[in-house]
This record gives sequence, C-alpha cells and structure tokens, in this order.
Amino acid sequence: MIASAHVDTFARDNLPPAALQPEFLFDLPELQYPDRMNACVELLDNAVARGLGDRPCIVTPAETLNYAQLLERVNRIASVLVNDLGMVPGNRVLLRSANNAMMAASYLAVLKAGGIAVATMPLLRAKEISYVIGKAKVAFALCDSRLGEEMDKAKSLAPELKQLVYWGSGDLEKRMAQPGYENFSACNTAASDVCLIAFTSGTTGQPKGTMHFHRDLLSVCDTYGRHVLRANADDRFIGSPPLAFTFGTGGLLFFPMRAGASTVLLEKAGPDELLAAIEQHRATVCFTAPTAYRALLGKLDGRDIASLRKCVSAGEALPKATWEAWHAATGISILDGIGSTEMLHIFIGSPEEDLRPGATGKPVPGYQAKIIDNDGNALPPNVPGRLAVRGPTGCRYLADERQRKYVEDGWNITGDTYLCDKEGYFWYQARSDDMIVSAGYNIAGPEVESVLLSHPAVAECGVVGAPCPERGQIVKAFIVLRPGFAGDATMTKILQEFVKAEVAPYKYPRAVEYVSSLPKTDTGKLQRFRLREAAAASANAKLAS
Ligand code: 3UK
Repeated sequence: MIASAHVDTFARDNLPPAALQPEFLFDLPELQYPDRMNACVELLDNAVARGLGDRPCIVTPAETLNYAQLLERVNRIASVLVNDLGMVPGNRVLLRSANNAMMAASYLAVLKAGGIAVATMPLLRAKEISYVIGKAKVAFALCDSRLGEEMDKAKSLAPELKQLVYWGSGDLEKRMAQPGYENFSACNTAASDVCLIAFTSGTTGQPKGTMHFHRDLLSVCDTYGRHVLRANADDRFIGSPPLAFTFGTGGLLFFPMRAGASTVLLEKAGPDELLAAIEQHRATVCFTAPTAYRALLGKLDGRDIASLRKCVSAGEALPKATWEAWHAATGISILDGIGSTEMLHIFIGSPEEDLRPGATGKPVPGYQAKIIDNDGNALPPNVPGRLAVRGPTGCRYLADERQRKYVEDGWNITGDTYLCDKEGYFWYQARSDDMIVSAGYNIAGPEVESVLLSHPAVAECGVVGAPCPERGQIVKAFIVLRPGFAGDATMTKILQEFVKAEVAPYKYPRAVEYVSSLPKTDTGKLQRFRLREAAAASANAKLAS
C-alpha cells in the first residue's frame, strides 16, 4: 500500500470496495508511472523545467499566459488555498466558472496543493450546486464573481461549505498578491490519490460523483492524447465543452499541456464565437460535439479556418452525414470518440488513417472493449449488445450503489448498445435504455436520426419510441427544419419515404412532429427522455380524445 498524502481521508474512505471496482490495465510502457506524482507538477512545473516557460499556454480574449506565468498564478492560488483558507490535502474544492484562465489556474492549483477539484457546470442552479457540496462534503469554493448569485444561494443551502472566495471582485486577487505567494511547493501526492470528483450530468436520478486519481489525468493524455490525437507543441487547441465536463478538461487543458501546446479558452463558445476565435487565434485542434459541427457547417462562408488540422467529436454519436459534410467543406476527417465521465475521457476512437466514417472507431491503445449479452457472454461480430470496456481509467463512484450497475466482472458497462464488425470497428446503436421496440423489432433511434439528418430539409432531430396500443411503441421523430422548409403533411410524407428508401422500412417514423428546438443537457446531449415524455403525453391525449 502506497502512503496517501491525504490528511482528509474522505475520498479514500468512500472509494467503492475493491471487489466492485473495475480491473485497471497498465500494459503500455508509457503507463508505468511512479508511485508518487502530482498531476499539476507533471503538466505544468515540469513543462517550465523543460524550458517551455515562455511558450504560450492559455490564450483568452482577455489575456495570454505563457507556461511560466500560469505557474506563478497557480502557485499564488495554491498559496491562498493553503495559507489563507487552511485547505489540507484531500479537502474538496468547488470550482465555478465559465472557461477562462482563472478557472484553469484554480483547477491546477487545487491539484498542486493535493486537494480534490470539484468543478461544476456554469449553468447549474443553487439546488444542484448544493447537492454536489453535500455529496462531496465540500468546504472550500473558488468562484467567478459573475456567477455569484446562484453560488451565494447554494452556500446558504449547504452548511458544509465554509470558505467561499470570489475572483473578479478582487477578493482572490488581493489574497494572491501577498509576498512570497509566487512560490508554492507541490503536495507530494501518491499517483493513486484522488484529485478530481467529476459529477455526471445525470439524465436520470441524482448526479453521480466519479473519482479520479492523479495518474488517471496523465493516463488519458498518454493513451488517447498520445496515440489517437497526436498533437504537438505547435498546436493551438480550441473548443466548446466546459472545463467542468471531463471532455473539456481533457481536450482543452490536460491534452494541450501534456503536449506543451497552447489552448484557447472561450467563455462563450457558440458557433459564431468559435468560428471567429478559430480564425483569430489560428487554432489547429478543435474539440466539440456533433451538433456544433452541424451548426458550424452553415456558417463557414467567408470564414478562414484553414489553420485547423484536427477536429474531435464526442458526447454523442457523430452521424456519417455530418462527418461527410464536414470533410467535404474542410477536408478534415473528424475524429469521433466515445468517452464518459466514469472513464474520464475517450476510450474508443481511431486516428485519421484508420477510421470509418459513421463508426466510433477501435479501442484506444491501453483500453480493451467487447460486446456482451445480458448474461455477460461475448457476442460474435455484427451482433448488437452491451458495450464493456476496461483500461487504465475506470468507474469509481463516490459512495453510490450504482457502482454495481456500471461495473460487472471488472468491466465498465457504459450503458450503450454497440456492435463490433469483423474488422474490429465499434458502431454505436443507441443508449441501451433508448432502444425502441416496435411490433417486435428493435430499432435504434440514432440510426433513424442519422438518416433524417442526411436530408437537406433537416437541421436537427431526435427519434424516440412513442407508446402505441397495437405495436407497443412506434418510431416518432421530433424534427427541427432548416430555414425555408415548412413542416406540413407533404414534408412528413417526403421524410418518411426518404427513411424507407435508406434503411429497413419498418424503421421509418410513423409519427413526425416539427419543433423549433430540441431539449439538451448542459453537456450538449439530446435529452431523449424528455422527447419520450412529450411523445407519451401526446399519445395519451390522442387516446383520451
Ligand atoms: C455517450 C457517445 C456515441 C454515450 C464524454 C468524451 O460524453 C462524455 O461523458 P458523459 O458522462 O456521457 C457518456 C455517454 O455519452 N457518448 C459519448 N461520446 C459518444 N455516444 N458516440 C460517441 N462518440 O452514451 C456514453 O456512455 O457525459 C465524452 C470525453 C469525456 C466525456 N466525459
């Protein structure tokens, strides 16, 4: 047993029992980490020690910090945490902000001081924030003063929170300016000390806290980052996911720093802001979601985004039509990849020369994946089943019975239905609980969505099962049309015929409803359960009338 640096043992005490943890794999030579390491030291202090100090690290519309300047800022924040606020190793620190330099610096400062970062999505409301504080027993918070209103409300709801310091108002900045605070000696953490509790954005039930170690942060860089993304020190990253979402923390902070590269952090990263910033900062690597790639496609005219060389898509399946349209418009092969908060980052996804448009890809080096039936038996190629994965990272819920559901026999069960073809490519079908069963057929909503999306009239769509007395369920499509198209009976007929011509006719949407937008989570995922509720409500209304 390697000695933990944690004085506050809460996280360790609440790890799932060994028997319920997944099996961890460290076969690759690059995953042979020493027993003691601190992720901030690896990503930041060592970069400066290697001579990268004057290279740009964080670029925002407001400021640019090179590696040395970021290190000084991190040291100052860590000094405040420990000297002023009394944080000890193992304490949880809540972080709240849009993506900006102070958020990134605060995150790294928590790691460096041996604390545990608990980053929250900017959109969360007081009740949700106070749940997180209570669940992770958080006593410290650093927050952007512009998000003060909900934060103050959350503090009044959550007695565990003792110290709340704002930046932007001058409070944190004044403390940071104290003499001597520019130096801070890192906490000598164990590689297996928890340094991050990331909450899932829970579409059902309360959010789950997933615990990750210092070494896990490096593992995702040295697997996906090194073998699939393959960025270098001249790259400039950009993207839209919040730093509080591990897709964003990896893609916009850990991966660029591990490569000695720079990252553009945007507080607002809608399609217009993102395009303008790519152009202005000559960004080369972009991380965003499938919906955003579709939105960007409509706005490329007159833009110069020739600097881009790599685009990563995750969070939801990337339909082949979106991949092809982006490739036609930019020449770039989007790298699709499936990741999860439990696994920390992407575990299936292939590099440009080895991908299949429409497929997620092959397991990332360091990870293994298989398709199993309900009893845990491996299924043959091309048969859809449950996706099971394992690798250097994996699911460790903070005090949560749902650990038993996510981990089976040492494998992480992501809740997705996939199939694996004869060549070893993994093809997404649906979230396992989103499969539509209609007149005995299993139908994957995302497959129908991807057909509809390839029709020029369709901007966005969501396909779910609607209750039906005869068939159990019918396929129902909620569709956002592109400007200039009318959602009438003729359009419905056209789209239904279009689907029947592209895939097995039983999959066509028997019901179509036109909407102006689709419900999404803070992490940009389609909320199919809301569409199901809407579909059920209108089906019941019909029955009653
Ligand atoms: C779905 C995908 C098909 C899938 C995430 C990259 O999305 C992330 O984490 P979450 O915990 O959600 C996990 C679930 O989202 N999903 C994600 N990517 C894909 N489905 N194709 C994809 N490419 O249902 C998965 O189980 O919010 C993604 C990196 C870090 C992340 N946390």
